[in-house]
Amino acid sequence: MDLKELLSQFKNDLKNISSLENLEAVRLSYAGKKGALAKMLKDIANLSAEEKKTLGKKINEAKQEIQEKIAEAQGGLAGKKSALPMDKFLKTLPGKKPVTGHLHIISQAISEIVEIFKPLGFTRARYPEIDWEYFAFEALNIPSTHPARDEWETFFIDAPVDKKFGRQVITPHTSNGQVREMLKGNLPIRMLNISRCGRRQEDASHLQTFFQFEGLAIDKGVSITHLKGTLEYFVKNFFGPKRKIRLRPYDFRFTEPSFEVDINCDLCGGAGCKFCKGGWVELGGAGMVHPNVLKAGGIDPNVYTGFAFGWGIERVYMMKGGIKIDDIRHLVNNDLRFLEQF
Ligand code: FA5
Repeated sequence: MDLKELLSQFKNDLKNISSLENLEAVRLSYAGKKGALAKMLKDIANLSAEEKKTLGKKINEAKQEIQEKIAEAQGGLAGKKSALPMDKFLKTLPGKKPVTGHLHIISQAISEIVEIFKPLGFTRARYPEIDWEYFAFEALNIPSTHPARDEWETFFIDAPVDKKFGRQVITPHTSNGQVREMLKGNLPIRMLNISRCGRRQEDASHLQTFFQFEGLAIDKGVSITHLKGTLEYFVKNFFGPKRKIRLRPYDFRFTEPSFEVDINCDLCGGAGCKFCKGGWVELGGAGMVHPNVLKAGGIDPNVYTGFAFGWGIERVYMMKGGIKIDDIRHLVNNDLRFLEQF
């Protein structure tokens, strides 16, 4: 048999191979020590030096080709080892979906809130989450002796006290950003301050660490109508057109007049439950910026007026239509069985 015939026979044998064992047998019979090529090399031993050289070269080239094809076939067979034969492959079987995470629901709510306020010209500002008592209270018309401070159940930082700004606190509300924003000196103002807050509170509707978003608008001629319109615009876009809100008169020292804004509870439809207790859930406070606060921010209250509101992010998220969460602490327990539902 000449080399050409040998190679074509090898290619034929290769086509019919179905296992690695078969392949090894074929390799040995052609390229093994006692295989067909070794035998051919032996047979040319008696030829002239010239012939030996040309034939020897061809035999070695054939050996190399055979070895390459064997290696290729080996790779293919190893890959197919556990695969189904082609006729049993179910082409319509869906592939395996890779596991992907998603943003935490509080982060999702923050993005949504930012997007809703953008068209009204409110841009996000950031202020310290540990701030001076002054910006959290005094600048907001709440002197240190005022009993209203109790409502903010504040965490104080064990650090030296500043003569002008007082102690450091974990911001109990985002209103600390109001006077800081005014002091930048850029009027008019349309600020959205979203930040972590801390209070010594914890139950089904209170967290020690929670988020608030605070809107502040200051310009000439800003009235309570603008405040109501802005709140209704937000509620319609965030909760849907069917939800109801109510404004209850309230007393915040930094706004006058002041309101608490409530929304009808989505969990019980307004009948009263463990979460809302009376059919309504408080979303947050709002009001017209007090003249003393404008003054603390270096703004003349005879020329400018403004409104502000500060609401809890977890609370607004829980009150979204169809999201039945009866305990605010579920949002921060980081149990994936809960979080993966959203
Ligand atoms: C304030 O914090 C005022 N700074 C809001 C404000 C801003 C009024 C601007 C006027 C003008 P209040 O203490 O009610 O108000 O808190 C506002 C909202 O934050 C609450 O309605 C609630 O939605 C959320 N909140 C307050 N405490 C907690 C808490 N412990 N856990 C979760 N959410 C809370």
